[in-house]
Amino acid sequence: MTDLSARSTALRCGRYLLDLSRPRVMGIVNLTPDSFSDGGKHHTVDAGVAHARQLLAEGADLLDLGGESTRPGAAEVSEADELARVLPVIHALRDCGVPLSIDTAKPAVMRAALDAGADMINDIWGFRQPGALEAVAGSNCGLCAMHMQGEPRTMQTAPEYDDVVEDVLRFLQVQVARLEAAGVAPGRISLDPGFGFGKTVPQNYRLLRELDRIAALGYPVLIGVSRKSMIGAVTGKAVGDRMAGSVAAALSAVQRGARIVRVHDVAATVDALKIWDTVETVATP
Ligand code: 7PJ
Repeated sequence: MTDLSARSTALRCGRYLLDLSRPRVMGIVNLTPDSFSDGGKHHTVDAGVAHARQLLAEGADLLDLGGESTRPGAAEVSEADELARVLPVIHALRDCGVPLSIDTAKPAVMRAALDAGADMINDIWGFRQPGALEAVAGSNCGLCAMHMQGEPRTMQTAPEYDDVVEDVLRFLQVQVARLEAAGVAPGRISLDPGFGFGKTVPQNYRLLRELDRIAALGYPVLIGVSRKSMIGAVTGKAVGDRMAGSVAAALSAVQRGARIVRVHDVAATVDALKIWDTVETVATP
């Protein structure tokens, strides 16, 4: 019998083989101008690179660069604008020593990012846009295929499932089959249930509680809960005050098999995971 868990102990990410024998922290680098004080292309690029270097100093194991806002209701970004935000940052960080992931759903951005030296493509659409499979299949990049119901603009209006866990599982299995049929090696694939992407708060928490069922598919599970409204809904805290709640949710996910946690607060998450890992691996005295 094949040991399915063996597949989740590493992820091929372009130049890197990311060791997942312990959980890893993916630092979020947001390159959308609205997330920085005064906008402007140079400012966005410089601020993005500085922020990335800060996250590396805090212990990020990989970085996720995003030039397109995917929050509910966010406006669409043109291919040219997204490339202008992302490419200079890839060039500046190419040799930073950790895999560079690009958060994009646009095939042209995927191709250009990979040509510029990116190691991983993180697609909230799960490589469903026309041309996305072809854009990544021929490279050796890592992939994150995420579940989303609907589209970012409207996805939170009325999410509906027969059974949220079963539906997400089935979706991810279909995407894995499509990726592998297109020639993507299984060792390049990670899966994400897509917290907050077309899910109510109870649906998000049910997915979190039953995350082990997604991990049982045998691919590394990547999750993003950092500062999301599911944290605010329980803690009653505004977005800037959700660090403790986000760290707790990330730890719960890791406890249930997540291997990569996508976070804003890298330093706090790294500390929490060091303690978790020590508890889990401590030798019997
Ligand atoms: C996620 C993402 C997530 C993956 C965003 C935000 C919204 N990529 N990109 N998983 N979320 N793989 O960070 O609040 O949960 S953007």
